[in-house]
Amino acid sequence: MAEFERIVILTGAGISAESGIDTFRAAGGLWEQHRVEDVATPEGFARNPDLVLGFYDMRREALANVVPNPAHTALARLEREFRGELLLVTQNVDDLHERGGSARVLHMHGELKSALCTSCETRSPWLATMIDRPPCPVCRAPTLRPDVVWFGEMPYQMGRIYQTLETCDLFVSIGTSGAVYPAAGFVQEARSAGAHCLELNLEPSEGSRFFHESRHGPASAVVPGWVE
Ligand code: BJW
Repeated sequence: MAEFERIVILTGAGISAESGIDTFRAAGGLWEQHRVEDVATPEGFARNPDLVLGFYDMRREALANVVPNPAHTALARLEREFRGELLLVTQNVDDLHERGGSARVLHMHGELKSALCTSCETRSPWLATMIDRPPCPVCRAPTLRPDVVWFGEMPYQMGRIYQTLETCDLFVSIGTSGAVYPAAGFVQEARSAGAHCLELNLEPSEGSRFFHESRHGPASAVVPGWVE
């Protein structure tokens, strides 16, 4: 690691799989249990908010019964020990990176424990019960929704992410299928900026050919193995 000065790490659902959180596209994964159009689009929420709120309640409840795995804790150790600049970007809406000890995590697809007001755009903590549709704590409008990025919406902090990709010298993608943009395109941004690109995934992802190097296996083994 000593040869690198600026690292960008992108994580996806695969890093949390061994903690017991379902991935999206695996057989039996979340998209086999639910229609994407119904639960992960603004149109689905407008059509049937209760269905969408129920889907995210279920995901939030599942968080209470899981703990970070060695892949999360290895990245936290890297953050503490690496002497250069490190940006950890996650597509995950769980909080396992934080609970594993990472202090600075950029959640580009939002967070399960956060609510977004569609009137004033304030983000606030998700309350234990939203059944009675409490108002926004800032503007008082009854317009809170899950603070997650659905298809057709702009992920968070894209300007900062692209800026960092342009100057990084190592890009590492962990546990993501490379099926969803813009995250799936980060490897090409980093590569054209001259960064070394490494994939750590259970199997080759859709974008595997863009990486200089790939290590395949469960995240709880390959991530600590790489960080060592
Ligand atoms: C392990 C493992 C173990 C398993 N160890 N590994 C046509 C072409 C190109 C783009 C588009 C298009 N049509 C529409 C688009 C855009 C669209 C898109 O990409 N669609 C695709 C389906 C084609 N994207 C958007 O709409 C995005 N916004 C956007 O583009 O705005 C415009 C824009 C323009 C320019 C710049 C910037 C923006 C928004 C996307 C929002 C995605 N939202 C979701 C839901 C979030 C909330 C929630 O969690 O419910 O995000 S969808 C879902 O997919 C979730 C994930 O973050 C995301 C990625 O999934 P991930 O993490 O990769 O999971 P899986 O299941 O796919 O893969 C797991 C991997 O782990 C697998 O490879 C396994 O092998 C591996 N694994 N166990 C290691 N133990």
